Amino acid sequence: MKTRITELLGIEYPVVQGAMARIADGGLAGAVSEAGGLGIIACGGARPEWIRDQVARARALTSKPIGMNVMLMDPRADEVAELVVELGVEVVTTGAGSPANYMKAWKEAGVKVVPVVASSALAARMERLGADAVVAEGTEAGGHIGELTTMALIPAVCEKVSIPVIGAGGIVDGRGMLAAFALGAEGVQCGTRFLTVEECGVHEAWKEKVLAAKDSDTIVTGRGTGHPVRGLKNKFARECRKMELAAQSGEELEGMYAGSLARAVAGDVENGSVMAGQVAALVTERGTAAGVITEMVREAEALAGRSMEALAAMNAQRERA
Ligand code: TUI
Repeated sequence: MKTRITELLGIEYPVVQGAMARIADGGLAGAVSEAGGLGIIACGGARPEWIRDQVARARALTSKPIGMNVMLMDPRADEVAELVVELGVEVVTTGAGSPANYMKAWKEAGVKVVPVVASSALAARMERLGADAVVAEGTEAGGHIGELTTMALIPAVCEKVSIPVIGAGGIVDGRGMLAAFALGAEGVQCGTRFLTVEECGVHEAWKEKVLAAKDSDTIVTGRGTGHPVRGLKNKFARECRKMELAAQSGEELEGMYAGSLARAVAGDVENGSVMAGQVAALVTERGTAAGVITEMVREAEALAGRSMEALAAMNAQRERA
């Protein structure tokens, strides 16, 4: 499957693994890249030594391109941005802010720069700054999110930029992939689907919670802090919502979230922030990184064939009328 994204990133299939903070390590990223997608090591909240180790781990698993993600709200973002160049990863994605300050250094080093955006205005700004592509991530996604749905965001971004667009947020299988392509995307990024695969080292309790999730089981917390986060409903999320409704100060609310991801990572899926996207309900199997990617691409191709036939038949019928 060839698109501008596969060409740009030097990958076989236009499927990118979303950077999940404290979860997406070199083991997952290496497996995804080896399977023909693009694996990304999530550097949000990570120490530089850990990042070095994980890049080495991914390199040991594959000789294909890999990526690093810089979480821009991370106090260590400057340091991580330098590591991107030093470690020589082929691709960098960014989230939760504008990577304007790092763009020049990355471009000069020949790194492909792919910011995640939640609006067409930011997408246009990124293109002007020299971004090679953007990920348009809708509010269906897990973790830190914007306001627009994937359905509204992908076409809006595609109208504003001429660089290729990767769709994200709510994409879990071939149906979602084809839908994103119909809206103008040339690649997809999936996070939630990779949570349950064999190569993902997230705590077993987190995997079980994703596998058991129904479509109404995600909730957004933190709107009051200006940093909304989508995750699975649990005691923590209920308490956050209660505090938000009681109109606590921003500071008090920030206090609620401190350490919440660390608790979930440690396996406390009741009192921690178990980030996941709305499509958690559609994740009913564990699988492997390679299985997820090939299955998704095969399904999208099969569906494209069918809908092309349907379109052709419709057009033929209109012709006769
Ligand atoms: O970044 C994400 N998702 C994330 S980051 C993360 S780490 C975390 N850990 C603990 C608490 C909270 C977060 C978990 N999930 N996705 C990419 C993304 N970026 N979505 C939305 C945005 C975004 C939002 C606003 C990008 C830019 C922006 O505005 C920037 C500007 O300057 O206009």
